Amino acid sequence: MPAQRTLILFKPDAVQRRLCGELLSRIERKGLKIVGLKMLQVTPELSKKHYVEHVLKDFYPLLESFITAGPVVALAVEGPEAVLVMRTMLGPTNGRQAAPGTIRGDYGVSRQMNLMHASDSVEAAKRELKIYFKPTELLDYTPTLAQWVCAADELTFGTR
Ligand code: FUP
Repeated sequence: MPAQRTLILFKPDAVQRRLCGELLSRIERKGLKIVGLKMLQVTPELSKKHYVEHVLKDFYPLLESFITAGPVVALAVEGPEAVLVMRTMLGPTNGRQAAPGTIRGDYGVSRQMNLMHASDSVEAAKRELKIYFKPTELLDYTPTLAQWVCAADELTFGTR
C-alpha cells in the first residue's frame, strides 16, 4: 500500500510539559499510522544533521541548546499525503501566530518552543527518517480499521 512516511518529533518542551500522550492521540485520531516510535536524547551532532539548513543561521546556537536540553520522542508516521497532513495539523512555526485548532496554536506561545517537528517535504522526510530510525525500526502492518479510514484509491499518493 503506497503511502507517505514523515518524521515527527515531540520536542523537549512537549516532553517536559507532559503533552506527549495528547499529541500522540491527535495523530492517532486523525487516522494516521504510527510505524516507528522511540525516546532519545538529541546530541549536538544529531542536531546539526537534522537542522543542516539552519546551522549557519544566527538563531542556530539557541535552537541547538533547546533541542538538546532534554529527551525527545521521535515518530515515523504513515498515511496518504502524511507530510502535508502533519504540517497542516502542526500550523506555522510561531505558536503566537498559529491558529487555534492547530497543534502549535493550541498548545504554545513560542517560536522556538513549538512542541513538535514535522518534515516539510517528501524529500526532507526521507532524509530525516534515516537520521532517526534504522530500517528495521520502521514496521509494516495493516491496522484492522484501515478500510474505514480512507478509500483504497486514496492510498496511491506519493511513495515512501
Ligand atoms: P518549522 O519547519 O516550522 O519547524 O520551522 P523552521 O524549519 O523554519 O525552523 C526550525 C526550528 O527553528 C523551528 F521549529 C523553530 C526554530 N527557530 C527559532 O528558534 N528561531 C528562529 O528565528 C527561527 C526558527
